[in-house]
Amino acid sequence: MAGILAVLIWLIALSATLLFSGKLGWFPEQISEHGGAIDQQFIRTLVVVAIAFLSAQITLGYFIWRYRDRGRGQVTYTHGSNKLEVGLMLLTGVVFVTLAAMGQKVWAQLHLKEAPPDALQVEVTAQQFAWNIRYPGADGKFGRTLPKLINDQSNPVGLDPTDPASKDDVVSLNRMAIPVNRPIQLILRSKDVTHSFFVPVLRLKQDTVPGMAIPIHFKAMKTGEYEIACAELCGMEHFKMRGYLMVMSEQDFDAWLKDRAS
Ligand SMILES: [Cu+2]
Repeated sequence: MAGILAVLIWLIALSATLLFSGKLGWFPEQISEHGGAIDQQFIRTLVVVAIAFLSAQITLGYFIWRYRDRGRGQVTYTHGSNKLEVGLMLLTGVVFVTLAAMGQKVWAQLHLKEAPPDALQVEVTAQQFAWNIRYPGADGKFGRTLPKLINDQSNPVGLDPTDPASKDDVVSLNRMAIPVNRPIQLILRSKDVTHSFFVPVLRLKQDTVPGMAIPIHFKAMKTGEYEIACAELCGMEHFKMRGYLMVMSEQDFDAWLKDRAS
């Protein structure tokens, strides 16, 4: 019986590893400047975890097999080895700190480093259950917004019409157009609860938090239409919170924005 259990553990561990290494149900293509580095970091982490997982499961199966009951009735007890435990803990610590150090470079570039000065500013205001995308218009300045002016139908972000800078602001529902190969600076906000702005093809995911304006930047390298999802369970209709990222040429983008402004 114990022999069967050991073999079963080995088989489950092996098939789980094969599922991952065969990249079944893997990520969609990636189209952002930093996406390659993020994928590399993910794969590095996965390989390290797979080595730990496989060696633990193989050892577990081995002990079950080796010490299965063969009717000898003789057992001995051990109090373990402190040296071995400290050693394994240190090894785990070193591995994880190294992984974190390797990953922090791309993380810092995206989250801590300022966007390049020529970046296009786009504001994203999440709400139950939609994305409001705002562009500053020709003046390059976002107009003032006031919470009391918010109206879900006619003024979803509460633009203040008395502010001249708000006159040319463009607000788009669930559709974010951006030019290809140009840095984009997003400012993420939320009107109600915590949401998470997730664009799988950009490998970009950031919470939007009420009361905070969270900056993040990226550059998309390939035109096309991609999905924006909310990655935070934010209410009953969370599943409906879907937007589209349209990456287009600079000319197409200008035309799109002009069309929206008129
Ligand atoms: Cu949401």
